[in-house]
Amino acid sequence: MVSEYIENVIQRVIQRDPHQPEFQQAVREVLTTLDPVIKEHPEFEEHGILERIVEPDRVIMFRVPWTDDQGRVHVNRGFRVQFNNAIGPYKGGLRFHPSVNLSIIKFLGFEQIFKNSLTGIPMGGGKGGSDFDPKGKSDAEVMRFCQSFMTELYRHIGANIDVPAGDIGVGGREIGFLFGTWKKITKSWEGVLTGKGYGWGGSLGRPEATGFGLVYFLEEMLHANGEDIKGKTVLISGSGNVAQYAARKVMDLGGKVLTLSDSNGTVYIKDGLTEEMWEFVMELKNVRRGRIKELAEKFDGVEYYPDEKPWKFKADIALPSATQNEINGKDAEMLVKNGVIAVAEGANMPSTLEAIDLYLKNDILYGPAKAANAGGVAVSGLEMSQNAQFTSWSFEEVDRKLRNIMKNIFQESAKAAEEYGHPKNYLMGANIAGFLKVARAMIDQGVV
Ligand code: NDP
Ligand code: 2IT
Repeated sequence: MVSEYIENVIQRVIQRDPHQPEFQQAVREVLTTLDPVIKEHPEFEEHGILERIVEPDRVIMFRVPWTDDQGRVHVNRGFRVQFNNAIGPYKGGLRFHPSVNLSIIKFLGFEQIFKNSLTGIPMGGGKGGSDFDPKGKSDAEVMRFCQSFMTELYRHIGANIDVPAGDIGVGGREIGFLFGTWKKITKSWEGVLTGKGYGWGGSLGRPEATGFGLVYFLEEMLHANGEDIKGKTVLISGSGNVAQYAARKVMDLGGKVLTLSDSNGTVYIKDGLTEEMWEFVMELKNVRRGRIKELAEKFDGVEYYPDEKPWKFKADIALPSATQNEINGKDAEMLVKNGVIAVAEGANMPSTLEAIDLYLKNDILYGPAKAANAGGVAVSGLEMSQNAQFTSWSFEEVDRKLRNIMKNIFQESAKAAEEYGHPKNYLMGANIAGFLKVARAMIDQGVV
């Protein structure tokens, strides 16, 4: 049983936001694991930290009108949730996907508070996006949409205020169009977005950062438990930015990638993803913007499973890297049955609460999203530092810093889990370590 204070705050969120299931889920996941901290530190309740941390500083919603190539008018909805800036300017990605709504942006913004805190870089939590669907749109349509989106967003952001970046459906192309519009409106040049192109303020290593960081975290977690990636079989979901570079790093470290997927289905690669297949996926997804099914059409030994997820295949490790709630209780049962030893989350909140429960009960090493995928925002933080100093670092330097950051995140999470009596529960450890810094900053800054 969690303390009454925690349960009351959760119930109040449910009452206030009855139509926000993803947000409720994220709040429950974080708050229930904070129980030992809340019991040990009555000052957090005295200062109303939990009531305040679940309520965003502000929510910005706006109309995004744009015209398609036939001249037809479309209207999407834009969001930016500035959740908490106790430890630094708001920071977090933008998601363009038809499923986007306030619940999803709020869950992502809430998670981002603790993730950003874990990186050790002074960044607050925020998130934004739109229900715009980039699939099947021309470059010109995407550009007009981004221009319209930024025409409103620009007044709310700034290098020391709020620094958006990419997420699902927002990559280098979109960041370019968004930055161009911001620059035109404000007539200034500053690091107001991250994930920029190299040559105009972007950091080397940012495209790789989330996927590489995920595998660095996984490596730390395996090593701490007497295991290694070498020779292990790995299920990866998704085939976008995070999945691509997670696959790359698993291959580089001697693991075997057995699956990739997209919203239409899964490919199973019997003998593991090869160099040639990886290059094909990069071109397929980033240039031609095609479907993962083509990998099976092109290569022998690759089978396509329409409308299926990767979790039914036997492997040692799972790296969910597509979207929220992609591993439910049933999927997790399959992972357990197939003897998976570790799950590390590239996506945000890919596991339902039921799935997480099963990992923990079955001693599966579990690397929760806010720790395991923090490499992306960490290198965004490094991009902000480089912009502020008018400098740029080599790929090796960025990669070395990323590696250290992921190692620290693992160690801090492991240490907090142990200190609060739940050794190896990295979910609890990550939530506690991320929370403590923000909560102490909030106390220092008074009731605001
Ligand atoms: P991309 O848009 O590059 O790729 C997303 C991938 O996930 C695609 O393969 C997409 O398939 C699939 N996908 C998206 N939505 C769904 C869905 N509803 N059902 C099934 N498959 C889906 O995004 P990223 O790789 O950047 O993001 C992937 C995950 O990682 C997200 O959860 C994101 O929040 C998280 N993340 C991203 C970071 C980053 O730096 N980019 C940092 C930290 C976390 P399809 O093409 O068919 O839509
Ligand atoms: O979920 C995430 O951490 C991201 N999409 C990256 C955010 C960022 O600001 O780089």
